[in-house]
Amino acid sequence: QISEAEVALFSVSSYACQRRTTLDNHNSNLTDALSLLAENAELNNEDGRGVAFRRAAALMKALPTQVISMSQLRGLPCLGEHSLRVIKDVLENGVSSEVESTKQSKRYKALKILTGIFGVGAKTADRWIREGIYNLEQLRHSGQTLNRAQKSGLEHYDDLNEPVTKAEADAIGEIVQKAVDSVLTGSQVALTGGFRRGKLTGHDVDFLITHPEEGKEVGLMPKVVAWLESRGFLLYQKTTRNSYLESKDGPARPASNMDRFERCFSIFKLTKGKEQETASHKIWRAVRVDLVVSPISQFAFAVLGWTGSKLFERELRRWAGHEKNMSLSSHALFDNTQNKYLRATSEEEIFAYLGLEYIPPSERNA
Ligand code: TTP
Ligand code: MN
Ligand code: MN
Ligand code: MN
Repeated sequence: QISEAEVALFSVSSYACQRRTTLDNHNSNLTDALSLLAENAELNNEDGRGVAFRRAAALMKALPTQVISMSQLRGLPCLGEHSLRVIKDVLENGVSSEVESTKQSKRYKALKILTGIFGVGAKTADRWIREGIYNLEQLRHSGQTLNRAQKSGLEHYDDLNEPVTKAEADAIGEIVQKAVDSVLTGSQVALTGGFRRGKLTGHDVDFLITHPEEGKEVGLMPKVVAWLESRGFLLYQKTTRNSYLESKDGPARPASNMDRFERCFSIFKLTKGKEQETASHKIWRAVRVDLVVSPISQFAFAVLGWTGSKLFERELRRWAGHEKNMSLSSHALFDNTQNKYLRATSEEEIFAYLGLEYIPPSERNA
């Protein structure tokens, strides 16, 4: 039993973008439970519930010590009734009964397996489940028509569900750098996503490409993709062109969280080092890679937008809108009060415009 005096009360800001969240998580028992319920909500298209659980999990990730008693949570933001119930269950019983029953459920298991296929989202998975498809075997024999992405996803299922290591990310980075150098000298490649935040593994590798001379980046993506393709580095690729200029609703107010950069969703064929060769003697593995091209004038916004975490990004945009009357996207920052765009060449400048203390990538793991 802990006395009132021994209870350390945490003081934590309510927006994730005001907090420093490292990978050093002292409450993984609680954040694992909340994250699983967030994932389950997202898989069921319950976005509001998903965000609520994500916010609660992020808050717990930011606490400096392990929580052992509910009394330590008094006064903390972001913890709704439902999240508190889950936390209480874990603290008292070691596990949450809701998490356990979710994990056991036939629907959750099927949603996980089916959305584990590259190119399959929650809606497609739900439709298949309603048609009685719960696993890959049933899908393969169902006669369902798969699109090109899904066919590739199914073919490379095991590889793509195997976490990508930092060493593999670096090896792919060298290939991308070589491709970019070969097609346009002076181009720059930046590693973004989870690896930029210091994660040791990821579900994919994210790269942002630019050129110091504005306009030179136009037409770069097809050339890079052609270079990679001709040398056998790509098992799959789909390039979507930049739709930023044609958009009518203004760059800082995208219709969705999706940005409008020219981008390429791809699956790389990465040759393994000798030590990674498996019993099957397969000498390569498939790795998901995202390539994005940005003009230099938008590069700082693009780097910030593509570094994540997803919740950190969401919270930055919410902060900008609700607290600063500004609209932030991966392209620009618009000040609705002054009715003008705010230019920036570094992430530090963007945080400063937003009136936020600068948070380095390694502390954006919300
Ligand atoms: P992800 O690659 O999905 O996530 P991650 O790198 O943080 O984690 P993982 O290790 O599992 O790969 O997305 C990286 C960032 O890119 C994320 O902050 C959101 C951003 N992003 C966009 O800006 N637009 C998009 O269309 C997508 C899919 C992501
Ligand atoms: Mn610590
Ligand atoms: Mn990523
Ligand atoms: Mn990605």
